[in-house]
Amino acid sequence: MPLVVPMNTVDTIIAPATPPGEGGVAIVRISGADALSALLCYFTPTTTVLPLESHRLYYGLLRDPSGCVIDEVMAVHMLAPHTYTREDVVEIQCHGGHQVVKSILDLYRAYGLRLAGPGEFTFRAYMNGRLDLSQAEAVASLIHSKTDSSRRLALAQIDGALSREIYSFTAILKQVLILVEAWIDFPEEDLPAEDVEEISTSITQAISKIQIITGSYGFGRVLTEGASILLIGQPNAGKSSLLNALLGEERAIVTAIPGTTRDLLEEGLVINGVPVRLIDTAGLCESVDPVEVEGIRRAEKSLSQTDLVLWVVDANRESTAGDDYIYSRLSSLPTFQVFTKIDICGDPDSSNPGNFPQYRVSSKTGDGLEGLRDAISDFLVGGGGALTESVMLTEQRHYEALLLCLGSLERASGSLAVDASLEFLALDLREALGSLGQISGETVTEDILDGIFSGFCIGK
Ligand SMILES: Nc1nc2c(ncn2[C@@H]2O[C@H](COP(=O)(O)OP(=O)(O)OP(=O)(O)O)[C@@H](O)[C@H]2O)c(=O)[nH]1
Ligand SMILES: [Mg+2]
Repeated sequence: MPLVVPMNTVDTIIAPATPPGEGGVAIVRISGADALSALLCYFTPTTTVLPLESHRLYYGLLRDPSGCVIDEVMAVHMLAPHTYTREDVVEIQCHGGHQVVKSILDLYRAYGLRLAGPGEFTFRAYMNGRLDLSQAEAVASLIHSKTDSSRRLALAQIDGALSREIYSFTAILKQVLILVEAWIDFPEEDLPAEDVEEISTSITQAISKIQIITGSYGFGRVLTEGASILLIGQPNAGKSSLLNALLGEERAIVTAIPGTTRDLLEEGLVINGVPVRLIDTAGLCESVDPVEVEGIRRAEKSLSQTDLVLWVVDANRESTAGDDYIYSRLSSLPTFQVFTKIDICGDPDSSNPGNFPQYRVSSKTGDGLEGLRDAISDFLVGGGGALTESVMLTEQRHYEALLLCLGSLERASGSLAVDASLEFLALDLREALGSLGQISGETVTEDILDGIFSGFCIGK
């Protein structure tokens, strides 16, 4: 599908590159053909250094058309193509106050520059070929990253770790397609055996490499978006206390009265570098209290979307029919059984029909919590070993495109094996290439571009 350009890339745009609010400095960024003339129109460096050199920072005054000083600033202009957008870029560092930034924006809008939309600078970098689409998406991920590991993954993607793989698959498949298309013109001839061999090897190798990359998506997603961990158990088992203990603060209400937690309560934290969302729930049991019943319904609904369940069991209680009920709900889910309150009694009934990993903790003394944390992070990202992989998928969009690509390649491989018409083979190869192009941006629709760039902040 042809690329449709949703934003105008011709005019010169301006936007604050720093967040709103007060601070030491703010940066206003300008990109486009008029950037330098716009700067020179109102900026006077304090020393006589004209003409200004590219990529050098100058101190001076910014004045409005009547000559009044707007602010003392540091300004740099960077001539294309060695800039973020590959256009001429100007950055003005001014004092970090709302009114200062607003005055500069007003000045340049009156001059004729257009206020940039969200992500419009990065969009230009993409349109001008400086970044491909997956690299542009990683810029947004880097800005939004909450942990060191998600920052590292985003940076690797900006550096092109994923792009290089996608380009190498694309190059191989294009080569195969050329070979297949050459023989389509001779329908009476069979594909020579050595060509069949070459095509088959290329497709099989691409399939296995793509499978390795799609296999990393689980870890990549968890490291970027965070994993959801649901605390499930009978009323009064100690779920909210465990949430508080893992968080290190008294977030959830804890009382000795069963049925204290009614609604879902979600808190983010980082466990050994892995971002997680810990969700406290109402105890799972038969209840007649309408509020508790709704809380239980919500807890049950969340079960299907969770990455890990912590089944919290009071170590001091005999197991009951209530436990059997909970077990029946958890048996097919990734679950740790966590015995709490071991400071009171250390000998729980630990019969374990589900073969769940078991942990013994006290939210009161902190015993066992370190082991539980390690087990959680190990379970979610395999002890971090997976991070050493060069490419890790973090975006659902890329994952889905690669799954489509795999489907097409498997069909291609199938038609090669049964000696089907080369037209089918060519069709599947073209589809596989189309899916790869969705990731790099070579074949992408306006909707997808809109969705990606509207998630950026203004000024990026
Ligand atoms: N000694 C001891 N008491 C605990 C521990 N964990 C929880 N408790 C106590 O057990 C009671 C229930 O704790 P909660 O954390 O509110 O239990 P819950 O599972 O969230 O209960 P509901 O929200 O009612 O379903 C409170 O009195 C807590 O102080 C623990 O590790 N040791
Ligand atoms: Mg509770």
